[in-house]
Amino acid sequence: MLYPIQNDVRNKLDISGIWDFKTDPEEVGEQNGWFNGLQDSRAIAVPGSWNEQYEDLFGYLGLAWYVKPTYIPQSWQGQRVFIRVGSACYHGTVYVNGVKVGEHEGGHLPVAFEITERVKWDDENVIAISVENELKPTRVPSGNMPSSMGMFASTPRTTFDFYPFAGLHRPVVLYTVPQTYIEDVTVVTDIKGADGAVKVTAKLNAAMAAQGTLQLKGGDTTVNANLAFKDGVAEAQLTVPNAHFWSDKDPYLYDLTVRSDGDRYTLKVGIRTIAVQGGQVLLNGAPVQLNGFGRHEDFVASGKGLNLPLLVKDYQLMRWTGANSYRTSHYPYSEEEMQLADREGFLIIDEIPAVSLQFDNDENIAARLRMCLQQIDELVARDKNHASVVMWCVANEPMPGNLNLAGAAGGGPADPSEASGKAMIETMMARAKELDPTRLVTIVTVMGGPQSWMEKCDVICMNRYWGWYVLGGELDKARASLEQELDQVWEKWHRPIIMTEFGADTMSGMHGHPTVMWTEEYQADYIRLHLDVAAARDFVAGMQVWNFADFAAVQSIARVGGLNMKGIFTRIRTPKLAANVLREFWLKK
Ligand code: BDP
Repeated sequence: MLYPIQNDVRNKLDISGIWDFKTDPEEVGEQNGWFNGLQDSRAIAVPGSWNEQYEDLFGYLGLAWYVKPTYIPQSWQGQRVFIRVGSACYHGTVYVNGVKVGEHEGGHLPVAFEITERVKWDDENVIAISVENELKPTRVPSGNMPSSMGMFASTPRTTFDFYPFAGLHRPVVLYTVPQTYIEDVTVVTDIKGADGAVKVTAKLNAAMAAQGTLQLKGGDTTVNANLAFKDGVAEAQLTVPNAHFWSDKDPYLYDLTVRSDGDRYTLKVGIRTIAVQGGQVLLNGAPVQLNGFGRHEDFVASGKGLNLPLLVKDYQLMRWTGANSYRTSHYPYSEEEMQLADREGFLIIDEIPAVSLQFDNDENIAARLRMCLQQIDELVARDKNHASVVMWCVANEPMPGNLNLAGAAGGGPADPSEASGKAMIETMMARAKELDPTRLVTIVTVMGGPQSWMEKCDVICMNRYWGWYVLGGELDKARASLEQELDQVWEKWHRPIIMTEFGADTMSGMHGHPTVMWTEEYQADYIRLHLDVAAARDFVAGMQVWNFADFAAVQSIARVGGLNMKGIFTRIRTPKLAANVLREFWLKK
């Protein structure tokens, strides 16, 4: 799925801004024609979560309406017009001039609908979007599960700890394409000695024959090729002599332009390869460490809404720690963020919202699997051309019924959910591999989860809390358990291991001597211990601290002030002591 662009033949109008807004707890808006305009509305910012904008909306997750009147330029006539919603969390329905044009389930991926026939060229157009984020066992991520989450029993009743913010979280844009247009482009890169090999597949919206061209341009290099479309598809293989490869240290990007009859589309391309060998992840054939963070899209006032200054600042802060990598825990992040990652040279583990999947009953499992597969399809379609994306992650901490939280990998006594979980996980991983054999595929395993679930992972990703949830306050024992588990997992699989989470809640400004849990010193010691243990093991291919910054969490006894405080930075991005430990380890190399 291509990102909308503005050029000489395509148009784009971002209609984000202040919209009219009204909640609809009784769900009467549709029958009362709220899509034509709202009575007694209030102002709301798009993008943004509604929960952070009004105090009374904090806990509201039900149906709500957004309405925006807008003109559409006369000069767009003759082209195809689309509306594209970057993220309606969790379910969105789109209306144009009183007509429903489509709906989308899944809160973190874009959707576009053609609206050419609906446009009024000489009057204002009314765009309306209804959104709800009700927590349901059949959704991904799931909520309101019959099972309780023990100490994580929370308000709202999620199966995860980040706050389930709701609303239009990313830009809403109108865009045009010519009548016959380039619907999709897939770029796969390879390295042949000093040369780059760039395979491009372009697809038109119609299964027709046509001619086209390709141009790859960067610095003094320009490579051209012809495209011959047959049944709407054309392929070409470009060779880039003495190519400038993309890497985390030197994120060089070429401009690739695809042309066909009346259309033109340009995207950024980084030439690179990613692979695993023994205990190492190889970028362009050389070992690379994926050091950085698990993160969240989260900030004061904007909630999970796209916040561009924050993005730029966060990348700068991550670089300041020496990080070169992060995981999009626990859902796909904005496209703007992925573009920045290409440009700044971050290595991304790109995750669907399958956080804390449970395998409780067959009907729910089937519904969740359908949703997960849809999200894998949509994520790969959206992000397949980003050099920064090196790995697909199809689940974070899937939960077996026999979870033994206090234990190392291996899980508790046999439980039927282990088999159903394995089947679902492997179906998802196979789907990602089938769609994109050029990237690595993984799941992130939970502490005390079954080892059998790691079987198909290219890289073993482990979330572990030795020294926090288990052996809290006993860092010596935590160290021994961590060492033992890492060595055992390596012995079993002989694959690279990335610790995708390890962290300690830390109240900024709280100090202690001797160090105790929650103090900045404890977090610093805890992180140092983990980085030490990893440094002594060359099969550890990356360390990603949980979390980059404190983030809004559901209310529970485990979350002081409704925050998860495992951040290296506070929610407003003040560094804690542990930031210096990261700098010590990650910048010295
Ligand atoms: C892990 C989850 C993560 C939580 C973290 C924590 O993957 O989403 O925020 O624990 O408890 O299990 O801080």
